[in-house]
Amino acid sequence: MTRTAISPRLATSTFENTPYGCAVDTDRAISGLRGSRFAHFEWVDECCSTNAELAAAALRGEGDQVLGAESQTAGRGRLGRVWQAPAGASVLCSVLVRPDAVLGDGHLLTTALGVAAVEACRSVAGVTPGLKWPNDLVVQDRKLAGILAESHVTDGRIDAVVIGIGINVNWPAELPEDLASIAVSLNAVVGHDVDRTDLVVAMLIGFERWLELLAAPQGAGELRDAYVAHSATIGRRVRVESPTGAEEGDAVGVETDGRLIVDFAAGRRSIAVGDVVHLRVVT
Ligand code: BT5
Repeated sequence: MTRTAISPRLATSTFENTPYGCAVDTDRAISGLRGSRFAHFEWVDECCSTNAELAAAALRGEGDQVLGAESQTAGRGRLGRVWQAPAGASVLCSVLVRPDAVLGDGHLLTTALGVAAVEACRSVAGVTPGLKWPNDLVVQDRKLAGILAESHVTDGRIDAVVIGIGINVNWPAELPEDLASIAVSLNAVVGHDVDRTDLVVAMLIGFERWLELLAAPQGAGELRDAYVAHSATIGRRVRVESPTGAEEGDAVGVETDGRLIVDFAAGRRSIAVGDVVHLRVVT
């Protein structure tokens, strides 16, 4: 991992690998996270992928920690896809969690981070994104953030989960052609730059709060209610795409285990994996 000093403020309006906007203030973040589960916080100038770095940390037996980067040389999405981000313009970070018995389910962790990210956008930027199943943050059907959870299994048991999130925060106006019609950034929504340090700290504090709540018997139900309240998918006609094909139906709910409940012409089914495309709102 390249652990160079955080780049100074440099303004640029092109989508190049050049720092854009204010760097994340590591000292301020660490002080905001002091005493929390995520006090082990590091933010580097560049690495290949924060998920990949923390996967290696998990294999080394390391405990709960957060790694963020101003830029990634090999940012990854689900299913081998690429996560793109101009340097210094996003929250690109991953959290390594050693789940206990309650949180042995990686899905709950992912949901908790998604809800915490929505709440952080609301409190820090005044924007409340929706959650597109399974775990994208969207504003007006454009993708603001994506989440990638990777579990590490030893002897058939999940002993570490690395959950990474990329949030587009202070992006230049011109996006690469392939993202122009599908992506959005917080600064474009609110009309000014958003403090990435405040955003990442609020998200991690909220994430910790949800993890604590999940240890209580009613926690999973409360998290599911919060997820449903923020869902941008429930109530939509959707096209569910999976390696076996695509099928249209009405998204009507989410199970506590995270599966999306869809009414297809042939009946109701719960979808565990796949991508959804939002079609019209179902009245
Ligand atoms: C995701 O995958 O949405 C998960 C993205 C997770 C990224 C974070 S960044 C920190 C951590 N370290 C990593 O290496 N990864 C995590 P998926 O649902 O497969 O979506 C990927 C698709 O989103 C791509 O194929 C593009 O179409 C689109 N995309 C790529 N970059 C984007 C961006 N910055 N904003 C919006 N859409 C993007």
